[in-house]
Amino acid sequence: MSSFVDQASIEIHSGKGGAGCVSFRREKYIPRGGPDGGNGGRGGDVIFIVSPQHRTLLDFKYQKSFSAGNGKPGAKSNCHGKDGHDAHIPVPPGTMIISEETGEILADLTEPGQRIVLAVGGRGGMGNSHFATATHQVPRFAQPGEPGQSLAVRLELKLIADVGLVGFPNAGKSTFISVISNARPKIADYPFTTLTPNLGVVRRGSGREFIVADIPGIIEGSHEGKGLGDRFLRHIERTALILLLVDSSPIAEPKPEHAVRMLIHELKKYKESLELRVSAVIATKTDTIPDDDTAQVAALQSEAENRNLAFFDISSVARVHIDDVLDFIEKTLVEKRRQETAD
Ligand SMILES: Nc1nc2c(ncn2[C@@H]2O[C@H](COP(=O)(O)OP(=O)(O)OP(=O)(O)O)[C@@H](O)[C@H]2O)c(=O)[nH]1
Ligand SMILES: [Mg+2]
Repeated sequence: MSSFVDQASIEIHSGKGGAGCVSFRREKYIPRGGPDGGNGGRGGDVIFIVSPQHRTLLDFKYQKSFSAGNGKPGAKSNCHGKDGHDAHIPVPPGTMIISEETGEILADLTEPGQRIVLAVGGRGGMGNSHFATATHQVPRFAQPGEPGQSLAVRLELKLIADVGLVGFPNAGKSTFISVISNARPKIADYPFTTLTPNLGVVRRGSGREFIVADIPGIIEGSHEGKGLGDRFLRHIERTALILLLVDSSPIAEPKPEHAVRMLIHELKKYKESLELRVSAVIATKTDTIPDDDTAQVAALQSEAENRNLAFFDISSVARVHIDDVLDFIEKTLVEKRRQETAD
């Protein structure tokens, strides 16, 4: 899937240190008090943090410059200037940070929670009280704050799908991904419309996103190279969840109640462990089912439940139960990511 690479170029700026202060104590009856200028505050750092909720670099299309706060100057009475605030930049796991200037890889961020400071805030300057010595009791100077650092970096992320859609040709996989994500694949009423995988990003609120892969339909014998499916099964090898999409319209071939067994058989033949990722069965095209013809869907549902799989019946065209599926995916992914983080 090397072609699915997300990239963004941004600039980061750490904060300047605050200047030290020149000041002398003023007290009644003491004409010339000692120096009491405080130190300036530190400038803030720019810190990248791996956030498992983020799966893409989409946020960086909107914001391309990140600045930490400057330190405040010191003040009289030895008051220390306030430190500048740090800038925290959440990035998805798998993000590489590359220097635009040198091409050097500055960080390869993989673990949720991992953090790295890439631009250090400037130190605050010392106030004049710091420079008082026995021979030089009246320092009329203080240090300026250190400047911050600026850096142009490129972020690169290899997109890895969280969810794989698996089904026979014409099951409605591409239609489904087109209503839930930004992907706009070709949709048509014949098998093998999709020839290469499509990735779609589903966004459900700030930072809550996941990536779905729509792969070409698999058929009986896919695992041994029939049709197109086998070449693409590897694209779902690393997805956390697999959803089985089953055409449940009255004219569906194969019959919905056989589809689940056949799909799981192909997955297992390709790679035994793929069965463990199968989390739900989704009956598609329910808008085509007459009210008095629900036996097929009922059979499919019990097939799913017997296998301990979640079940949903959806219509992508009429947008029925779509959000239920997305809620399920989100909840299941959050759980999986929590386990990953805990491991
Ligand atoms: N009525 C109805 N038709 C649907 C629905 N979802 C998909 N279809 C139709 O089913 C046909 C196949 O849809 P696709 O999304 O292209 O199916 P696919 O699973 O991606 O097919 P391949 O790429 O060939 O594997 C198209 O004619 C769609 O318009 C639905 O919810 N209701
Ligand atoms: Mg398709």
